[in-house]
Amino acid sequence: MGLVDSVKPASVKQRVSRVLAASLVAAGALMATAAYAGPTLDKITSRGSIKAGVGTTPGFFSPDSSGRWQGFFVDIGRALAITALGDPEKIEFTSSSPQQRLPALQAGEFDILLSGVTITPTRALQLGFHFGPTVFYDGQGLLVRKDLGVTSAAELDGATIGVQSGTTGELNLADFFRKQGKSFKPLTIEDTRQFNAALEEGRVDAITQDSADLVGKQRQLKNPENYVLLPERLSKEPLAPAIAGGDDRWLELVNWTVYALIQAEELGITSENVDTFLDSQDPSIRRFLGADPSLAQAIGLDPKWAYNIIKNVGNYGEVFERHLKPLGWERGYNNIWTNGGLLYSPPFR
Ligand SMILES: N[C@@H](CCC(=O)N[C@@H](CS)C(=O)NCC(=O)O)C(=O)O
Repeated sequence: MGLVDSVKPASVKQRVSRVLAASLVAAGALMATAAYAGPTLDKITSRGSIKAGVGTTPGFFSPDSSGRWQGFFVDIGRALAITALGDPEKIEFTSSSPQQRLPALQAGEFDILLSGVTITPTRALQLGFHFGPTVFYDGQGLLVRKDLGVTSAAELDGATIGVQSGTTGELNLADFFRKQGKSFKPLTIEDTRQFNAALEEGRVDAITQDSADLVGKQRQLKNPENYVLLPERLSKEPLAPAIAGGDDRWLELVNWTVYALIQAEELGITSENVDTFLDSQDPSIRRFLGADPSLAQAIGLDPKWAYNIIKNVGNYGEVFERHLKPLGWERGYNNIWTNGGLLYSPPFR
């Protein structure tokens, strides 16, 4: 813009847009208030517990011999119950098939899905779901019968492949084979037990799912050693907590619960050593653990919420080691950024 232009009196159009801009700034200032509880959090508070939809894969979510739910996603749920209700037990887990769980979430039967939901724009923008942070970076895999002698996905030309209905696996599988110029026959199955049985009974040559899911499933099969997970990953599957739209504060509680687990690991704070950090002189640790209650007071949480998560559930790494390490998982992408992974917590301030 030249000097002459800049001193020209403003046109009507320019004046109107300036007034509009000023009023938008004012509106923005008005909107920049705390994220208020919406219908989901209201329901949770009056019910006194969270309803979470999960799957049935060992390592991620499965009941133990006494019927108590255990697993990576289950522990994230318990951490969330601490944030929202101050008690890790105030969450009820119910298994639901991949096909039924998103509609059930939409219908309000669940407050959250902790079931390995992949973040996609269709789910976010067409279906109106919202996602917390990615808690597990996965990719779709293929589990095949060993006696087929197949060592790579490319050798599955013409194979019959089982896929669970309602999962991202359906489209990924078609995309993968189209890209390779190969053919396959899909057998779409809703129920997880039927899905596993299809492989065991030889109705399919392979099954496809998130690879962590397949590793857990392999353990459920009668002769796990008869199957092999192929090396290819057909897709990116960033798995995240999913909630229905319309409750900003609920979404933020989900976000910051996950970040608290990651932040604790970044700071080297564990369930074992958390008490030794309570008299830390580091201001950010004091705010995080509530020794300085100013942050928690400002955001409307119990000053001890993050401390209680760490004490009861542990940090992200502890949750991973407890449930996924025994299945042979290495941290890989699911490590904190300072250790070469993708997990990164925003600052607590
Ligand atoms: N990430 C995929 C698949 C979701 C999915 O099927 N998750 C697995 C766990 S990672 C599951 O629920 N498996 C069936 C079960 O556990 O019963 C998606 O969002 O569509």
